[in-house]
Amino acid sequence: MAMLSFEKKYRVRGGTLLGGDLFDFWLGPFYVGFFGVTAAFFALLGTALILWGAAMGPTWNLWQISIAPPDLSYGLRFAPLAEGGLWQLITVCALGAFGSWALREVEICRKLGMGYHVPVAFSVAIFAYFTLVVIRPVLMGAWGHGFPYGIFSHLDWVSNVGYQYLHFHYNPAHMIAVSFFFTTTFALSLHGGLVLSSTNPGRGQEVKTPEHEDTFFRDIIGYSVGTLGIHRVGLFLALASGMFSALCIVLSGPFWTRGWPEWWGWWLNLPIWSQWPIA
Ligand code: UQ2
Repeated sequence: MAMLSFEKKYRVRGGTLLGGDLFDFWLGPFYVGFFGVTAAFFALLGTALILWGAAMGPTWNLWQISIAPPDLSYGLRFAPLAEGGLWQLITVCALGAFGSWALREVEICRKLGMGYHVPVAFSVAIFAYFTLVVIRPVLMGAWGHGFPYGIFSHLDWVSNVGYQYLHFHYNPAHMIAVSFFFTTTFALSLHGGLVLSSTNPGRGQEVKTPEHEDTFFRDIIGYSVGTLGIHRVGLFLALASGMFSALCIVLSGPFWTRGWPEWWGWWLNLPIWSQWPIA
């Protein structure tokens, strides 16, 4: 692939965490690095294990292929490959690939003299996955509490675990996580709409500046968070979504085993109601 004119200036040597100069090169547009090699290794091995699991299963229907974690009776031990052992190895490969990718991002940040915001943000997404397949299963004493790797089967898992707690929408951390996800999409729609409208003002007209963007929001709501500010707000909302998602599922089981509607009993049980003169 052709090198863009400015890439000569930004494709700089160094900044590696491991491997020194050995893997400090590019394949076409892609930086390799030690963690590029480990990311490729884990991704290819994990994909091969998924194909192996699919080949052992009853179907090649893409929607129905599923690789299940071990039975609860295996606890936190290794299971035979066909009995959830593949799921365990695939989980190791997934975490190996995600972690490698995050560290490759760190090396690229160091090359470019950037802050570490991108790998930090990606790490929150990895943490949410790690919470589902490692932290919560370990706290509950069995790998069988992880979710199955399949398109429909993981949706069934979410539904079943939800009903296990009677009505998951009463989980207060889930309420906050969902609200953050919705607010993230709202903020991105405001931002995407604003940027596209000012960069596409109409045939024959000049592209607008951030002054126009500020003025639009000052006119409509009396406030503009600014062009840097909207990205800070977006990052905060996205990371808060991931953190509260991790919290809402790790609370369910290890720290709260009854139905989530019942959790709100603390409100009905406040001593102030018994003093109410009507009831
Ligand atoms: C803004 C601004 C942008 C934007 C957006 C806003 C010029 C290009 C979207 C408006 C955002 C506000 C007022 C904050 C919204 C907060 C939440 C929690 C949804 O002012 O500056 O830059 O893209």
